[in-house]
Amino acid sequence: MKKVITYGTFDMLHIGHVHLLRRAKALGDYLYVGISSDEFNALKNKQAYYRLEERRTIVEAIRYTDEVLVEQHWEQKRHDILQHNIDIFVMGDDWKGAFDHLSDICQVIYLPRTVGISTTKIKRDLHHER
Ligand code: C2G
Repeated sequence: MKKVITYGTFDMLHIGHVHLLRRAKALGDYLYVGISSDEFNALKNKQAYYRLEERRTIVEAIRYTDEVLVEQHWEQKRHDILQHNIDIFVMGDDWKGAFDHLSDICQVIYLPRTVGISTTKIKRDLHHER
């Protein structure tokens, strides 16, 4: 069984996230999704609209997600990959190169981001519609 993992905040889940999860799952048979904790988001200077438990519930509802884990710090990826015997680590290509150091223990793949959508854009567009 080929196991895939990806990580993210997945706030205000949108089509870009769903395309990423769909493509990540298509690379293997089982997809782990690491959801950034609220504390980890603070390290990423990200203020999510939804708390971890809500973001986790929403990602768990996506058909491509097989298992969710919590992402609490940058260094846990290597541990997660070894512990779960992950074959492929996937991220959107805005992270291209950032995780190449993991290629000694798994295949590292960066997938093209979905253009024209982001949580930031959604917030900005809604703000302007007021
Ligand atoms: N994504 C995408 N297309 C978009 C928006 C996001 O493909 N239009 C992808 C991102 O590249 C990422 C995933 O969806 O692979 C989740 O995006 P975010 O929730 O913004 O995740 P991020 O804050 O980049 O956290 O340790 C890794 C970090 O936790 C990644």
